[in-house]
Amino acid sequence: MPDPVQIFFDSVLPNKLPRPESYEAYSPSNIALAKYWGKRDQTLNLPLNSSLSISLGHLGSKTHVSSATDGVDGVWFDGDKLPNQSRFAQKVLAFADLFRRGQNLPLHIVTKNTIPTASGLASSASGFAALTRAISGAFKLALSDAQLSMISRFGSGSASRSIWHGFVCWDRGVRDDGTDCVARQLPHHWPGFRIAVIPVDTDLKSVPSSDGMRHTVATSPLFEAWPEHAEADCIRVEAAVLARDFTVLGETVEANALAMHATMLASRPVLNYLQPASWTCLETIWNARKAGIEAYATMDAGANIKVLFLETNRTQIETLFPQGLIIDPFADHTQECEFSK
Ligand code: 2P0
Repeated sequence: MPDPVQIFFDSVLPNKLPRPESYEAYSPSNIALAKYWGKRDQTLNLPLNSSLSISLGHLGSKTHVSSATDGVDGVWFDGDKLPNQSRFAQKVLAFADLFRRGQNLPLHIVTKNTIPTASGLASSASGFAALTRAISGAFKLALSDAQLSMISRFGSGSASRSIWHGFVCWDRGVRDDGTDCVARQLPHHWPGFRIAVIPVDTDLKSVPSSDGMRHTVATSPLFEAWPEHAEADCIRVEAAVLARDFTVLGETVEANALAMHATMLASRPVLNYLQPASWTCLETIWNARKAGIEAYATMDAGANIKVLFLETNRTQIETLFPQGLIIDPFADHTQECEFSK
């Protein structure tokens, strides 16, 4: 039986890679507005539902790839050389192997996050997107952004959205081979759009997303309803972005996140990522809305809360959440765009 992963990489890469050049690339992190939760294929990492995200501008990962002068693979993260047996280095090198396919091309891979550690923002999305761009650049592969996005998916599903800035939709596709499962950038800027990240717990998540998804799909009686609702939410969020309708967008995003957490909470045994302080933040947002401040929440596989609001409400949000990190996703981020060395 041919390996479907091998088939995919053989279809987009040349048989023989050249000696790598030094190359550095940047990719932004992203927050899903319509969430990805559940896979229809574990091997090809295909999602059960489409998702839509906003990239975080200058908050992301910068990765430098070069030929290993000492002839041995090496991985560095935020300035530290990691043992090749560490979980992080193993994941990074296994991903590089998908490109190398048995060829002896040792690499030095140096990654730095521009995301404040204390913000609790996940970085596997930006990490694998930047790694994909950097490896592809180092081997001088002429791949389209759509192909880079598909490749990133093998590192982490949400990485397929981090190939672009701004709003990005990752279409689930229907084909078994995943050739129609690809992300695309929405050509819509929304200069007043803001996100505040409220840190609740910035430790590593207790249950990795992949494990959490598997457990929810396998055991949650509520999960059956998720794919159809999630798909409808994704379409609704895309239409709201198009119409710049912040009310429809915010209401849909918050309901979508709560529905995702509801499927997790109904898992057996329970899968709970939220903490009492998360619920306190949610109450604050709900009370703010009653008082006429348009703010909406979203939560991922962790306890932190992300608040969506418009620049016109910045002062109120800063007062409600003085600990929040405010992100302007459409600020000028040319400094952080991809460049080669
Ligand atoms: C998302 N999350 O859409 C959802 C919402 C977390 C909650 O994508 O298994 O690290 O590597 O494909 O991308 C986090 O999961 O999972 C995620 P894998 P990933 O952002």
